[in-house]
Amino acid sequence: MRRFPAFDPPEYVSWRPDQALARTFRERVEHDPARRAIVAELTRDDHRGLYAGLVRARLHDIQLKRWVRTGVISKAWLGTGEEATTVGPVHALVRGRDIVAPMIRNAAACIEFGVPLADMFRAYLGSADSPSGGRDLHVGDFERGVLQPISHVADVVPVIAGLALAFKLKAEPRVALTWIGDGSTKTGTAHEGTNFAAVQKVPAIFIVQNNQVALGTRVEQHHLPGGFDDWAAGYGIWGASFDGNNVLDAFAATRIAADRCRAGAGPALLVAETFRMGGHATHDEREARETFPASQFEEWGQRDPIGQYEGYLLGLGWTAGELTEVEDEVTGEVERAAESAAHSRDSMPAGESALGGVYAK
Ligand SMILES: Cc1ncc(C[n+]2csc(CCOP(=O)(O)OP(=O)(O)O)c2C)c(N)n1
Ligand SMILES: [Mg+2]
Repeated sequence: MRRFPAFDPPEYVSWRPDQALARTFRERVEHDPARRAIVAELTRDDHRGLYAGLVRARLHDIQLKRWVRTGVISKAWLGTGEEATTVGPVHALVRGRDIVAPMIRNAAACIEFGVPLADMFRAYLGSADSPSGGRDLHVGDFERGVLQPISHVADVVPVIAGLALAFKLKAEPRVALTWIGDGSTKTGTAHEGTNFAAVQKVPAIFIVQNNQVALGTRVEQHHLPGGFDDWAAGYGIWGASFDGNNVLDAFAATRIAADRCRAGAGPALLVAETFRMGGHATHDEREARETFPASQFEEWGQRDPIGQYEGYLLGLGWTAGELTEVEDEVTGEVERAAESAAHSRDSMPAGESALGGVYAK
């Protein structure tokens, strides 16, 4: 996709494929027979959907960055570099049936489950017509299967476990999924929710999204060496890991977990390794650059989930023109949504609406 020197991480601006990484990307989905079979069944439309999802997520972030730089909003929380960890799993679920609970880094989950992009932007504007009527920038729409998060990290973990318990009690073949940041795994609620799901054997999927950092604390400062690979075993549940920058690996691992859930095999804990290519939000980009050595940004920059997937698709026989066509379409979508949302900018919620939706009556 096109790169924007003013808005993309510097490592993405003149991104070039690396042959060894391209091989690793392919091997990652081919080494496991179950994942290989799932990926082999993907149709051209499936690939198109995954690619469009990644591009949409990136352009959503770029649009927010534009608004920050031009003073429309004061800051934005982005998922740049982590798009595959959200887009792959969401596409592996059934839209309209399953439930997702995105965290701030997983805005793409809302979009891919059908929340209009213009509403995503309105949430940031806090306008009267934003999804929460201007109360919160966290977006959800339960009708569309998206649980609105609150800012307390991991508090959705027990909620997802509870939703999954309801699915089990009603014998509905549905799955509930949420992401838990590496830092958020250190909360009591993450543990309580995961343990509850394990004991009750509910159809829930927890994705530990290890982007190597929590605010300004590097993962090795809050987690002992050894990663998260044995965490599922610690709860006595099934687990697996996937490459968080490989949308196909993310898709296949989640599809396997979801099939197990639907078959009554209980919850799954998936571990995704990825990297936050920016600050915690747009306000601390410089501090983030000081938190890690430049070489770490370079290494993860080379593993850009979009660039790597484009390389894979070209290897499948897609042409550069076909990829550009998808990108142009998504660019139009994002631009129209931002323009439409911008019209809401001056429609601030009336003071007397503050109590609306707070009490049942
Ligand atoms: C319960 C709770 N404690 C502290 C915070 C403040 N806080 C917001 S984001 C964050 C770091 C989260 O890190 P991680 O879980 O790794 O997610 P990431 O931001 O890297 O996606 C913290 C501590 C919070 N929102 N909720
Ligand atoms: Mg983190």
